[in-house]
Amino acid sequence: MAGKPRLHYVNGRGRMESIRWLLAAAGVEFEEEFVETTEDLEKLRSDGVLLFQQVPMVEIDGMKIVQTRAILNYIAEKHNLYGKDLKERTLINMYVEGTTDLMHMIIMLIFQTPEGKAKEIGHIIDKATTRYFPVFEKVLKDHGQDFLVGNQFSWADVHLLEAILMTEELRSDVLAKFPLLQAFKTRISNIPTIKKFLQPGSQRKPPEDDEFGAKVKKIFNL
Ligand code: GSN
Repeated sequence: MAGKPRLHYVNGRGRMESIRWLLAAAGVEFEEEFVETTEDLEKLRSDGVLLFQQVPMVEIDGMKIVQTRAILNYIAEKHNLYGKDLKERTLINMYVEGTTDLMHMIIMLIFQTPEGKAKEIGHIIDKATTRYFPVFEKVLKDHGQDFLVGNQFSWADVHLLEAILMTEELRSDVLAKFPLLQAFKTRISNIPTIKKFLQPGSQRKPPEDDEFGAKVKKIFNL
């Protein structure tokens, strides 16, 4: 039997968190090796295991996969979370890219000054409530199903729940005007694998703070 996937990244959310979410949703146990210093990163580079000299990198099924999107595609496809045909996969891709755009704005907050941060949070909440969440509220309303695509649990559902929870950490009432998304959040959070990941002590990482931002800047020489 193949060993557990091994994740190489810093000990924080960043680009790896969606990978952790997807593995957890698929019920796959994984191990993590944290890059804590520039020397750790240099060691991976000199070992020749980072194709583009960057993390995330995931060792899985005899491969050392880099590029977040390639890693996520592999896990989604392998665990049947990627729709039943090309059209469903394309819908999932569109939904995931939209939620990724929203999450990317949140991830980048660690690089803001304190004043810039407050302003950027306002901008993110505005975009979440006028651009991204209305799309998913309408999708759920129009088809009346439990899941975003194909009446079946998929990567799109996992990714949207992650984005909702991240946005709620910035503004707890951000779903106030989105009743179907509130119900979606409860429903997806109660899927056993996800419920487990949401419990304390899981490999889910906490919200990123200034200390983490400083550490990342140091490791990656930003
Ligand atoms: O999506 C991806 O995995 C790549 N397109 C980008 C990966 C990336 O930028 N990784 C950063 C650390 S994670 N923060 O965003 C990285 O390894 N930076 C060091 C470098 O030399 O680029």
